[in-house]
Amino acid sequence: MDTKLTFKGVNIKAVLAPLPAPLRTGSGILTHAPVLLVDILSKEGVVGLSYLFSPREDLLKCLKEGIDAIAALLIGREMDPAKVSDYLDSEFRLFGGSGILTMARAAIDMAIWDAISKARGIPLYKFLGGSKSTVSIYQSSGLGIGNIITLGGEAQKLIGKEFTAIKLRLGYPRIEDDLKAIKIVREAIGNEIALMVDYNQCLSSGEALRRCRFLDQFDLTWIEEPIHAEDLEGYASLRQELITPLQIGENLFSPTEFNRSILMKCSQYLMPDVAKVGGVSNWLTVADLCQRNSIPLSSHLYPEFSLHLLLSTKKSHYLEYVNWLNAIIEDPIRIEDGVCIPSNLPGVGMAWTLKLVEKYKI
Ligand code: SMN
Ligand code: MG
Repeated sequence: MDTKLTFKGVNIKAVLAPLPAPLRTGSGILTHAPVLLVDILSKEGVVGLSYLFSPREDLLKCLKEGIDAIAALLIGREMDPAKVSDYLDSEFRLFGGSGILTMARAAIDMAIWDAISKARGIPLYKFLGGSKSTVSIYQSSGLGIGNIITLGGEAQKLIGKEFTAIKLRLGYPRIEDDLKAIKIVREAIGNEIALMVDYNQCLSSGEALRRCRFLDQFDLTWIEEPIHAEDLEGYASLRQELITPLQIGENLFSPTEFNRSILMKCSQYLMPDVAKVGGVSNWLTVADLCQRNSIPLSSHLYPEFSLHLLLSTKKSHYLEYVNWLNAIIEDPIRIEDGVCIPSNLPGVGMAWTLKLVEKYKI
């Protein structure tokens, strides 16, 4: 099939996907996974899919408005990611900014990449030139802040037979409880399983230094977002004081912000969120920056997309796995022995489970 596609329109559905249990982080609780499911339609009949996750349900509406506004501008245009990006850059220069606009643009960009690789009949990672067959993965679907005593059993259940790495959320009111949570999880999973922790930006820089120094004794794979995501100076100085590598990136909104964090030596590792960074196109720019600076690249959420992106990244580190959308996506991704294996389906390989989408639609 000719890969040239013409943009025709967009269909968006807002869904509250159910979580097995609420997940408390250091900066708020998730009771459901609020998502927008985005289908972009081409004149040629190929449909590209993407979705946006919004920890706040009340902002789904304005994310949708943003996508609709962008889609209206693209009708009749070629679905070429670079051309679309240049055009939208010029359209939105006066408006400026990032945040919700960047995510809305990402939803379109991600769906375009899905559509054009589908039109070629090959998986997205192959379309991107990826030659790997697997990516390391960690379980991130649970281990929220809560009842410390039950964390050990929860960790064992989440690890199951497939995983060899897991992430724990920290940021208890008292440091003693952070330490207790790590000890209980470590005891339950043993020394062979990699353990990463995430503070979700909840510490002041003084408190982060105090707590992370204690954490250095635990052989953690990384400490994620201990302080505010925009405090790049804070990260650069914290890194100097610690043994455990720092991990950031899920709240950096452009390749320029990633470049700044690399120049400032904020963290040993980076983990872009494909939506917050602006889509597949911007992810590829970040991957190139990381490659040139020898920074191992992980992903934040969006496992269905991130799998393809990490398969096409030379120095890939870990894919963050969450099962939050498994109820509404057909054929959730395959995991075996700590790695994720792509399917041979064209594009991203996602399809909505329409019956359940109807059930959870809002
Ligand atoms: C996270 C982000 C958004 C919602 C829940 C949890 C967390 C992660 O920072 O990295 O998974
Ligand atoms: Mg995080």
